[in-house]
This record gives sequence, structure tokens and C-alpha cells, in this order.
Amino acid sequence: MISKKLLISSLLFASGAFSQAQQLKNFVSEGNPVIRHKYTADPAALVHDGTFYIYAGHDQCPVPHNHYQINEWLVFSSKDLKNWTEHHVPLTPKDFSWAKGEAWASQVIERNGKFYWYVTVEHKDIKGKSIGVAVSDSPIGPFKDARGSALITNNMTTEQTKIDWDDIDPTVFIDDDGKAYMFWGNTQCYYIKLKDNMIEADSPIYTVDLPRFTEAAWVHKKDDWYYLSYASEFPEKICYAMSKNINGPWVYKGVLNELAGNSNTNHQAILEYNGEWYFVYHNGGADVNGGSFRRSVCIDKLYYNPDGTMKKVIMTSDGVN
Ligand code: FUB
Repeated sequence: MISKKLLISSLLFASGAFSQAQQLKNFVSEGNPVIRHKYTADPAALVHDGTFYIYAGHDQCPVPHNHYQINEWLVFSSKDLKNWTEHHVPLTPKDFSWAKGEAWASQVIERNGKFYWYVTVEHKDIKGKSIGVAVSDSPIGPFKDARGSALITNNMTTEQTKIDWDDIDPTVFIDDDGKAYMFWGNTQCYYIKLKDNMIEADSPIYTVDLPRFTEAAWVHKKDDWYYLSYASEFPEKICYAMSKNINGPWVYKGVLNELAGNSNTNHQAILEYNGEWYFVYHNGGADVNGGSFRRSVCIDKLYYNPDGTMKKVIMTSDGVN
């Protein structure tokens, strides 16, 4: 005999209500910040099947306190950068049994139909920040820990830096030849080659020396140029370097984005969508309580010069629509 639960599930599935149930909220962006009903930080972006996804940490620090309180990551999607859907929380640090908390910066990337989410969390047993990776068959989850352990822990990089928050802000890039790389770091930029399974290192940890590097590395490619953008100094501007090879040498090209209003961090993602380039970042401009610990994701256009260098981003309140 078919159970009542199974019957209801089958009816819901047949009616398409399951995919609707994954949607938490639909909203129209009124410019920058794009998302105003929640504070969102450290955006990573992904384009998949014509949809633009934003993955962000949820800044939850209550007024009047000022510290990072980020207990979950959020995902939003749009097909026109104006009408957005917020999906159910797809991942929290609790999904990593070895992690203590702190949903710091992250990035999702697709390979062979699977979505890999590289995250920064605080490790339970190894002092300091660590990088983990979760996997899903869908860009909106559910995601599960892909390894059962951290990919990078603080004790792997103690020769290079003594601080215990240097293993943060992973960004993953798959080159045209299919080889994947993960860059990350704070005060020192690191990178490794990843195995094809995307969850194991396939090289030692290398360092990249970049002027006044703070954090928030992001790697992208256009034509035959590789771009490594990053947050510089503190409060942060976004600067960048270019190279003809993912392994460098990287040539510093200057400031890409100035200090973002009312936030000492700025954390960017750069990607192409429908033939145009976008600069996704955060500021503290959502409302009177916004600031460095109640940040909000923004999107502005990004333009290139004929020689491949990037024009400085003009941050706007109109945004891209
Ligand atoms: O959100 C926590 C940290 O602040 C991130 O990991 C950094 O990139 C900075 O935005």
C-alpha cells in the first residue's frame, strides 16, 4: 500500500511544487545593493545554463555590535539581473563535521555536471581557518561535504605566515586545458593545482607575490590573458595583476576598484554573462545599520581596454539595471 507521505511527495513532484519549494523569496533588484532584505557578503558568482548565481555569506551581526557573525552561506539566482530568487540555505559550516563555524568567503564552480563549493571555515581541531569543499548535483544544492576533512589547514602554511587566518578566501579556476587551480590566502597568496576530482591537491602549495596583498583572490581569463584580482591593504581596494600563464609571472596593473562605501572590505567576483562583464562586490550601503559587518552585495559593469587591461570600476547606486 502506498504511504500517505509518498503519495503527497509524488503529487508535489508531479505538480512541479518541489522546485518551487526550494525558492524562499522572489524580489526585484532596485539597483545597488542588489539584495536588501538580508546582509550579504563576500560574493562569488557563477553562470550556468543562462542563469546568474550569487553565493554569499550571510552577515548576521546584530546592531550595535561590530564583528563577523556569519553562520551560513546563501544562494540567489537571476536570468536578467533584475528579478532575483533567493533559494533555501544550501550550506552551513555545520555540514562539515570537522568545522567549528564561521562561514567566510567561498566560491562555487561547475565541472562535469557537479557543483563544487570551496569554503572558508574555522577548524575544530587545528587552530585557525581552513578550506573545505562541498559538492552537489545542482547549483542550488543540497550540498554535502565532498571529503570529510579539510582540503587546506592552517598548519600546512605556517612556514609562509604565522597568522592563523591566512588560509581563507578560496577561488577556483579551470583552464582551457581542463586543469583546475585553487588560489587563496591572507597576507600571502597561495595556489595549488587540483586533481581532476576537484577535491584533492595535485601539487605542493606555491606562493604568488603580489604588491600589498590582503585577501579575496579571484582568477578569471579573457582571451589569452589571466587576471588575478585581490583585496589590497586595509581598508581594502581591489587591485589586480595579469599574466599569460596561470603559473605566472604576474604583472601588477594597479587599482581596479576603490574603497567600497562604508565597508573596510570589498571582496569581488568577476565574470561574463550574455556577452557583458560584471564586477560583483560588497559595500556597507544597504541601510543606516550597514557597514563592515553588515555588508551587501552589489553589481556593476566591468570594461576592458584594447590592450586587455581592465578599466577602473565605477561603483553606482543604479547598478546594472
Ligand atoms: O567575511 C569574512 C572575511 O571578510 C572574508 O573572508 C574576507 O574576504 C573579508 O571580506
